[in-house]
Amino acid sequence: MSESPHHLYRSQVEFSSDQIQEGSPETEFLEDADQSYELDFRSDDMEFDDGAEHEMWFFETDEIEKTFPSPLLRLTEGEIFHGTVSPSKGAHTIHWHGIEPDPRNDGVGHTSFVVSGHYTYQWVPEIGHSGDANSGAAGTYFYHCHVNTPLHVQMGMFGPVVIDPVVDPKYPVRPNTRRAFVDGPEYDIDTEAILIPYSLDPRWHEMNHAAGLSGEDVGLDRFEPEHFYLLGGELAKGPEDEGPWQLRGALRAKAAGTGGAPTLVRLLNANYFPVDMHFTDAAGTTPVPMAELISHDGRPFRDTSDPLGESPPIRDAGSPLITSIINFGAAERYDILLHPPAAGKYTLKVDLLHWITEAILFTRVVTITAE
Ligand SMILES: [Cu+2]
Repeated sequence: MSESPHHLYRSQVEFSSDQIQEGSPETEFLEDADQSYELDFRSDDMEFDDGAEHEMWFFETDEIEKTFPSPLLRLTEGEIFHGTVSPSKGAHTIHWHGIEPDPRNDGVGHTSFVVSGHYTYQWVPEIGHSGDANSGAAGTYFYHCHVNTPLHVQMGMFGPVVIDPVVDPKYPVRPNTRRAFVDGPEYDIDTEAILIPYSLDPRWHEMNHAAGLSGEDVGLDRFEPEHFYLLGGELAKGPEDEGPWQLRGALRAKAAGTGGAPTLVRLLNANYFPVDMHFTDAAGTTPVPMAELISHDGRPFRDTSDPLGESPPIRDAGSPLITSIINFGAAERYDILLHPPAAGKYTLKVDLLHWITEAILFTRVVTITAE
């Protein structure tokens, strides 16, 4: 009788105790990839749009070098993903936040291993089925280093992951559109955007790789941001050059009644503090409920009231989630559609809040232009 290649671990502790702690582990059950990214570690100074220059740590690929956030990784449900990390300086990991691969491929250092040489993370985002609340990985995620995590993420070792749905013949897509999830709404590819609030404490950017890891108090419990940024922009354009990818210009949207597919905005809070987003008229005074929440943390909002039946997207069940204000915390993601009521200009006000006092530390205003 041949022995099973699978080893059953009875607990997480037993599993993690059986792993090498650091090095270049082999990927078990390695298969050919459909999407493969080489993610090299780099540190460099970057100049931001407020004129400040900071030392940043980030991942870069062959195609996209020296950008912050680290490059967008995009794939379709059911594809075999490979992300090979080569830290070069010190040990790092890549954690696939919200995707939930098996523990070896989830990149949480203290429950598996840290990578000082290289390692290929392998996972497959699950294929979604229409009307099924329990399948499908399409949505917005992010990846980040999970070694000395608060410091390494603050230093810039993170980037977005977008998983697109498979196309179900029952839910075809019109030209120039995609669906946010398998039976989700169509959106306009051209204007799809990502917004990533992030703030920066310059004191942290003077620390070294292992600061605080040996029990010494280096003050990583004090995050006192002095610089505030709204990263991202339209995905089809991507980062236009090296350096920080910061929102330039306005978001674009289709006014209600024009028949055009709406703009999808992916929100990823890379700030350690909560963020409020307010949608208002051009003057910034009157709230305009024009944001439709369709997914949260990679999970579509569905009507699950019939436990034995279908779970349609909540918008198709007659209860779309329309709002003028979104409040969200660290690492949260929301996918929203923009539905401006008429052509013209609108304002998105992004407030970065203090986590205890909720005082507004910084406000960034974005114009939304509706045609
Ligand atoms: Cu790291």
